[in-house]
Order: sequence, then structure tokens, then C-alpha cells
Amino acid sequence: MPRIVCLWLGLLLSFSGFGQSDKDFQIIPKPAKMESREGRFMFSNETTIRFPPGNADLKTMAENFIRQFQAATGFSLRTENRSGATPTGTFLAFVPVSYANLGDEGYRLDVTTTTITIEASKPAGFFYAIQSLYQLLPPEIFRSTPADSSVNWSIPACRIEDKPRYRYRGLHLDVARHFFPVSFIKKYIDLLALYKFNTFHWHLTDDQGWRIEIKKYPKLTQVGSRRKETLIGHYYESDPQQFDGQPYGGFYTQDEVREVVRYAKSKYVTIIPEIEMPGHALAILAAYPEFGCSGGPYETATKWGIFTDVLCPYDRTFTFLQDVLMEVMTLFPGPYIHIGGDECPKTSWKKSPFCQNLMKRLKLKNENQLQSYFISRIDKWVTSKGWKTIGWDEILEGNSPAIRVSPGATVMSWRGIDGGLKAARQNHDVIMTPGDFLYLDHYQADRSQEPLAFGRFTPLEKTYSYDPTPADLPATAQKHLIGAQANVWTEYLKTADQVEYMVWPRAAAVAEVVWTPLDQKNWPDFTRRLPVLFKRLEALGVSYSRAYYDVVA
Ligand code: TNX
Repeated sequence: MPRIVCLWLGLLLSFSGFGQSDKDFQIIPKPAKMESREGRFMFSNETTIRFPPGNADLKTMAENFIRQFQAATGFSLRTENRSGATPTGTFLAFVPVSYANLGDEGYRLDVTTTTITIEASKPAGFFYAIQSLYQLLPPEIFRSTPADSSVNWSIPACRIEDKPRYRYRGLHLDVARHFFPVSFIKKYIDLLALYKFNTFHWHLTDDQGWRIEIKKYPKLTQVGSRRKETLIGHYYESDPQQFDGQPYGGFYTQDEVREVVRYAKSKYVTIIPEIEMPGHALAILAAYPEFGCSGGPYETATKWGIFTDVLCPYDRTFTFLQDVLMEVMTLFPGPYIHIGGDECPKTSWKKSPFCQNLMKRLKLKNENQLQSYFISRIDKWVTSKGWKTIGWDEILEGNSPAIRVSPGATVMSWRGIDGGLKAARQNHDVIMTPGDFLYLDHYQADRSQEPLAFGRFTPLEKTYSYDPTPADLPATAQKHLIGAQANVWTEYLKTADQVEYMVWPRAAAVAEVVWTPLDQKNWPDFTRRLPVLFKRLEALGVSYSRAYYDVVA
């Protein structure tokens, strides 16, 4: 296997046009266009960074670059807060432009032996140019302490013109099954931004825990953020199931949430909070049993899977959810709120006289239509507040001409791709998150050698091979496929290290799926860039999986 890969690489290198300097071009995700030039730009203590006066975003970016450069190299670059003057020595210049074709996130990076010029129309474009610049430098640039003095701090002269294939590029994290502290969430966001993702989907609530402080309903965190113990071993395979006997809990205060949102914004990452309903709601019911059909008592779940106790569509339940969402809206920037909608068994609704009467009154034919009533009622309220709803692909189930989600609701297609394609044909925006390709809780290597994971197998190459937009989809529907996202469910991921192990390097493959134009995407070329990716992750202190060492050896 490794030998075949080497052969492939050899072939590829000889045709790539970069020849000897190919090793210099190891940017992930691969830029839309790159040309190499003669020579190199050498960084030194004399290199200055120039940006136009009065541009606070660029000033911050320049300062951050200087800080990182200093930490890893020991060089102190300087800023030169003027434009147009003739510089002395080498310089890096930020030049705002208004080329329509660069869009909100595109950039040009022009490197000669004496100058680096970054052109972009919007701050995010400059930010992405800097991420590419870091990846033109040796991987030691990502260290937090000075590297060996033998490292050559130069980059190849080149010209890059780049912008993303999709406007939505997401990575998700489930903090309900296991809780991760703010410090880890920030590190997760750092990595996301470095690989040019622009959205973090924060799965904050589920059966096993409610993780966000809500002032009006303190029991959500006092009761719902805790569980008695946790299932150990595999949910689907271990029989009898065993529990660890250890109480477990954790949540984010509103101040912490604000801090994370601010942090993400500084990295051009938008956070989408998810508040699950009407299923995956046992933590709510444990705290407030009056929102369940049977009245309880209920307990925050200690095992994994799907539970039949779900929210009951009483008016008081909607008042509660709206109050919760109202507080959520004060914490996050918008425009999206994710309301879940997946895996809601209808058992308790079938048994509930209240639900059966409600269905009669509303002339609903079955419980699927009742779920549609539930979701569309919340969606209507969310929309009335000027926000946009996102839900898992079940949010279209049970829709009828009379009761349906708003046309502006966005669908996350997780049960394969068909739900998403159908939604796009119905003119809903769609984010593709198909389990077969983009679920990073699956095994990535021979399971006998791997830590316990969700039972399926999704190796790096499979993730890399995913193309969100099928060629045969009509253009009117294609424009609704706004992007894709990888999901990281944490039933089996107890620690930050385990999360990083599952996410890296697969998230780098996802980055290329959502950023790189299809004609530039190429698996052998991606594997060529893996060794340096590993070095960067090492410099960043990321516990990535070594499962692919043999792919590139
Ligand atoms: C399905 S994906 C779920 C999650 C689980 C995941 C395990 C989705 C919308 N729901 O609750 O954690 O499978 O892979």
C-alpha cells in the first residue's frame, strides 16, 4: 500500500508543474489557484507589516501575526502604520480592494523576494490569507516557544488566488454526552479557523445533559447538567451494560458563552447553538417534569441511544422553549438557531390523551404531523424574531400544505443525502452532514487497534472523497446547497485528547471538501501534504490520530 502511494506521488509530482519546490506548497485546504515563482521571501527582524491607517481589523490581524511569529521564531516584526510610503527592507502589506470576484472570504496572496502583498475585500479574506501564509512557512511556525535556530523562516515566491467553494463550512461538537471546558472549546475554534471553517455548531443539550445556563430556568443546569453515572462499554454490543457509578456534570455560564462567542468572532467563526426539541430532551424533563406527557419523574439519561420520553406539545412547553431561546438569542450573534428535531419517538404522544385531543382539534392525521406542528410552531416564533431556523432533516417530515416549516428554514441532511437533496428541490437551504462520510465519531482504522467508538467505519479517504453537490442536481436546487459540516458526537469521547484523535486529520479532509474547487481536489496530492499536516498538529499540541502514518510512509 505505501509503495503504491509513493508511485502515485512520484507521477503526480512530475506533472504538477511545481517540480523541486513542490514541498513548499502544502496548504490545506488547497487554494483555488496557485503559481510558483523564482526565489524566496526571507523574514527577518527588518521585515515590517503595513496596513492602512484606521483599519482596526487589519491592525489586530497584524498584531496577532507578529505575536505568533515572535513566539515561534524569536523575530520581532514591526508594523508600519502608513500606506503608500516607500518601504525600506522587506515588507508584508495588507491592501483592501474591491474586486467582486473575491467575495466575502476570498484573497490574493502575492509573494516576491522582497514583498508579500495580501489583497482582499473583507476582513475574513485577509484572515484566510494569513492562514495560508502560516502554511507556506515551516510547520514550526505553529509552536508557542521558539524553534531551533536552524529553521529557515522563508516562503516561496508565488501567487495565490483563493476563495471557498461553499459559504457554509462547519464543524460540530457534542458537549452534552461529554462536557468540554471553555479552554478546549477555544482550542477547537483555533483549529477550525486555521483550516478555514467558518461555523462552529455547538450541540449544547441532549438527553444526557443540559450545558448552558438559562437564568429563568435554573434547574436546567442545577438538575439537567448532571447525571448519576455513565454507561461504559458499547451501547449496541455490550450485554449486560455496565455503568461507571460516577456522577457526571458540567455547564457553561452565560459569561463563558459570551466569551466563547467573542473569541470565535475574532477568528471569523460564527457559532450556531443547538437546543434540541422535541426529542433528546430527558435532561429538560429531569429538571421540569411538567413538560413531559406523563409528568415524570424523569432522570437525566445515563446511557446512549434514543429515549421515548420527549417534550409534550402543551402551550406551557412552547412558552418555556421561547423563554429559553430568547435568552439564547441574547448570547449568540445569529442569524441561525438550531432546534434539533431528530430522532423523536412518538410513543409518549400516542399514549397521551392531551396529544390525541390536540391532533383531533388540529385535524392532524398522525404523530408525524404533530411533530411538524411542534417544529413549525417554534420555527414561526424564531422567524418572527428575525432569526433563522436550522433543524436535522426530520424537520420536513409530516409537513403538509397547512402545517410546515417556513421556506427560510435550513435543513441539515444527516441520514444520508436524500433528505437534503429533496429539501433543496423544495427551495430550502441545505447543509450536508451525511453520516457515511462526515461523522467523525466513527472508527477511522482497524477497530481492534482503536479506542471504543461509535460502531461504523469512516476512514480518511472516504471522508475526503465526499462531494456535497451531485452533478445531476438542477441548478435551482444546487444553489440551495450552501455547504457541509462534519459532526463529532461524544458518547465515546470522554476527554479532549480523544476528541482531537477522532477529529484530526479527518477534519482537514473535510476542510478541503468544503473549500477547494472540485477540479483541484485530489487524494494522492492530499496524502502528499499529510506529513506536514502532522508536523503542524504536533507544533500545535493536538492529539491527532496516527492511523494514517502508513498511508504516507
Ligand atoms: C445520531 S445525528 C444522532 C446523535 C448521535 C449520533 C451517533 C443526529 C442528528 N442524531 O444523537 O449521537 O447518531 O453517531
